[in-house]
Amino acid sequence: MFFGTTFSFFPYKYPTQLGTLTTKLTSVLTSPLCLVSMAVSKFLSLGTFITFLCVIINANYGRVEASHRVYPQFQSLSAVSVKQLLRTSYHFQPSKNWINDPNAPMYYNGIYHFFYQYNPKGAVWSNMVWAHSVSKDMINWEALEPAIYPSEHFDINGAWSGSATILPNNKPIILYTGLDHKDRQVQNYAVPANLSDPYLRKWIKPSNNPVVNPGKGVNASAFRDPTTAWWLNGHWRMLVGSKRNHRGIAYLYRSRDFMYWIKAKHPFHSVPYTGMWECPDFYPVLLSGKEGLETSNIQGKPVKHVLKVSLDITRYDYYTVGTYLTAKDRYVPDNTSVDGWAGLRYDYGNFYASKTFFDPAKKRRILWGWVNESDTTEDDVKKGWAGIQAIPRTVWLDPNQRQLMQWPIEELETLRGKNVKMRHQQLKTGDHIEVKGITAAQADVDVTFYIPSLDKAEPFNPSWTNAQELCAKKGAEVQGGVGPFGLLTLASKNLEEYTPVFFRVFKSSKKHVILLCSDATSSSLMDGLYKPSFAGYVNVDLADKRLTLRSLIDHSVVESFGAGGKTCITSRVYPTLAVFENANLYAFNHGTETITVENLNAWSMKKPRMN
Ligand SMILES: *[C@@H]1O[C@H](CO)[C@@H](O)[C@H](O)[C@H]1NC(C)=O
Ligand SMILES: *[C@@H]1O[C@H](CO)[C@@H](O)[C@H](O)[C@H]1NC(C)=O
Ligand SMILES: *[C@@H]1O[C@H](CO)[C@@H](O)[C@H](O)[C@H]1NC(C)=O
Ligand SMILES: *[C@H]1O[C@@H](CO)[C@H](O)[C@@H](O)[C@@H]1NC(C)=O
Repeated sequence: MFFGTTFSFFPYKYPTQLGTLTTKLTSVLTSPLCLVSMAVSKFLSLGTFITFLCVIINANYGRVEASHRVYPQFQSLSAVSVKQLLRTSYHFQPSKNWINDPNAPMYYNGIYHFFYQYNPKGAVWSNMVWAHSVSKDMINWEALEPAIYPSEHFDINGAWSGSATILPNNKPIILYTGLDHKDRQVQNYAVPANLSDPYLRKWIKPSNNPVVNPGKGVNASAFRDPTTAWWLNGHWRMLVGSKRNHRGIAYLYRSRDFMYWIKAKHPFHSVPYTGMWECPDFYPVLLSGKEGLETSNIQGKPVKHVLKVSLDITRYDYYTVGTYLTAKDRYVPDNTSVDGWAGLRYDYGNFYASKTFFDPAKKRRILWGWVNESDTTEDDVKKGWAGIQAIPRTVWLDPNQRQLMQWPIEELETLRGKNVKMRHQQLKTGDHIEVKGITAAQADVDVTFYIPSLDKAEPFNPSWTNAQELCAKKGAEVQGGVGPFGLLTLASKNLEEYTPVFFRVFKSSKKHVILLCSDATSSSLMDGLYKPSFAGYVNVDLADKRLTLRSLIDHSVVESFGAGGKTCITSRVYPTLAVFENANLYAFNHGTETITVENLNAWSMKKPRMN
C-alpha cells in the first residue's frame, strides 16, 4: 500500500451540465531574430549571450493573445482538402488539421489513451482543444470526440497541456492548464464522467476548479503544463513549468487530497538563463534493466530520476539524470549531466513538448513527442494538416547510468511486411548500394555496420562542441577517414534529393568521438523549407567495432536511432521526386576506410488504422 490511505476521501465531483463551448483565438508570434538564431543553431557555441538576448526579445515578441472569440462546432467542421502527398502513414496523426503537444498519455483497463493539442478548425495553431484517441497497441488508433475544450471561467480562453495520474483504486485524473477569463494560466483537473465506459469518452471539469492559481510571485503568463503527480510520505506532488526573469523553473506543489495544493517554499529545480520551462516531466528509472516504474513506486528500489524540460527558447527537449532528494523535495542532476542547452536531448531533431507515462500492461515507460513540420505555414494550410507524433518509444537508463536509451515500442514491428536483407556487403569509398525490393518511402531499416579498422579516423578538434555545426560542415559528401557511412533515405534515382543518416568517427586524445547526422540539406528541391543538418554525439566505445542504426522512414519523416537508441534524430523532409515508388534507399560510404554492412534488414511498412 505505498499510496497510504488518504484516498478514500478523494472528492470526485460530477457537475450536472457542461458549459457552452467557447474558445478564444490565440496566436503565436515568434521573434524573427530568435528564429534565425535557432535555425543556424549557433547558440551552443555563443553561449549565454545570444540566449540572454533571445529571452529579452521573446519577452517582447512572445505569445500574444487576440481577443475575439470563435465558436467551434465540432459536428459540422468546414471541409478542408487534405493532400495525401507527403502525409505520413504509420506515425500518429488525425485525419486533418494542426496538432502539437502530446497530453496525458495513459493506460486504463486494457486501452491506451492518447490526448493531444488540436485545432479542430484548421492547420495552424489556434482554438486548442484536447483531442482524444484510443488504441489497444499504440499503433492502430480510433479517434473520439475531443475530451476537454474551453467552456468554463477557468479555461474559457484555452485548454492547454497537462498530464494524467492514476489514483488508487484505478481512477484516472487529468491535470491541465486553463487560460482563464482573465487570461491567467491556472491548473485545473478533469475526471472521467463514467469509469465503466471502456473508452472514457466524456470528461468533466468539476466546479471547484481551478485547483492551482498562479499566486504571489508567480508569473501568470508563464505558468503551465502540470506533470503526472507522485505520492510520497502522505502527500501528492506535481510540477508546473515557469520562469522568473530569465530563470527556468519547475515549481513543486503538494497536496493531501489532490484538490488543495500548496506551493513548496523552494522550486523543485531551476536553471538561470534557460527561459520558460514548458512541459516538465519527472520520473524514476531503474539503475539496470529496461523495466519501467510507476512514478510513485520508488520505495526500496535502486533508482535514479530523470527531469526533462522543453525549452521554449530553443524549442528542444533536454533532460538530466539525477537524484531526487526526497527529504528536501528537490532534484539535483548528477555531475555527469549537463544542465541546460548544452545538455542531453531526447532527440536532436524536430521533437518537442514530450511526455512519458508508465504502461503497467508491459511494465515499461513510454515516451511520446510532438514532431512539427519543417515547411511553411502557407504549405501547411495548403496540405490541410500540420504536425505528427513520433513513434512511441520505450525509455530506460543506459547501463552507464549517464543517459537514457530509447527504442520504438515493439508493437511497431506488427506493421512490418516484406523483408529484404543485406549481409556482409562491403562498402568501399564512394559506394552507394541500393536496398531493393521494399517500399522505400514507408520502411523500417535496421543495420549493423562493421568497421574493420579505426586507424584512419580523423582527429577530433575539441572546439567542435556543437554537433549540428560539425555535421553542417562535414556533411555526407565530404570525404572522411572512418565515415561518413550510413543510409541515404528518401533518395531520388539520380540523387537530386536524399536525406542521409550517417556516422562519422573521429579520434580524440582519449577515445573515439562518434557523430550521428540526419542531414536535410539535400532532402528536397523545394525552396523555403527548414533543412537543418541535425546531429548528436553518440557515447559508445567502439571495442567491438560495430555501430547500429535504425531508421523509420515514413514519406516526410525520417526517425533514426543510433547505437541501439543512445542518440536519436527526427527529421522532417519534403521530397518532390523521391515520393511513393520513386523513393529509393541506399547504404553508402564516403570514408576512405572500407565499411562492412554486416547485417541489414529492411521492411516495407503497412498502414495501420489511423484515426
Ligand atoms: C511573464 O511572462 C510573460 C510571458 O512570457 C512575459 O511577457 C512577461 O514579461 C513576464 N513578466 C514578468 C514580470 O517577468
Ligand atoms: C457507463 O458506461 C457503461 C458502459 O459503456 C454503460 O453501460 C452505462 O450506461 C454508462 N453509464 C452512464 C450513467 O452513462
Ligand atoms: C561526481 O559525483 C560522484 C558521486 O556522485 C563523485 O564520486 C565524483 O567525484 C564527482 N565528480 C566530480 C568531478 O565532481
Ligand atoms: C519546428 O519548425 C521549425 C521550422 O519552422 C522551427 O525552426 C522549430 O522551432 C519548430 N519547432 C517547434 C518545437 O516548434
